[in-house]
Amino acid sequence: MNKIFPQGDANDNAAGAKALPGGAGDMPQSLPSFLVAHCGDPSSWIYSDQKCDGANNCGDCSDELSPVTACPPCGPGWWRCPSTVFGYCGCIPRSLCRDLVQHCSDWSDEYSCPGP
Ligand SMILES: [Ca+2]
Repeated sequence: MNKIFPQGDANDNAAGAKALPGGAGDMPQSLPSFLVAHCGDPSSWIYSDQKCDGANNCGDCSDELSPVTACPPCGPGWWRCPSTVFGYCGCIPRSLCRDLVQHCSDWSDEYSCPGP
């Protein structure tokens, strides 16, 4: 094997393994730019419709929360709170309210949220 940049192998493998929506990797050049969006970590990208959809697609919530992303307030099916659940960010589904399980760091899903 001719290795021109042998020290780059580990990085290349890592990028290749994570070249999926929601993960790190090069922005897909084959897609129109309006279909993809950067995460707070510029090496990560998502599909544009994954912004502000309530789900933590970037892994650091930068697709859901300011200052990276300006999202409208939580939709009618969502409760706004600092979430403790990895899959959510600033909103949780109201179906998780009043289920006797903490999903917000301030417990507002159990004490303030009126329920689904
Ligand atoms: Ca999202």
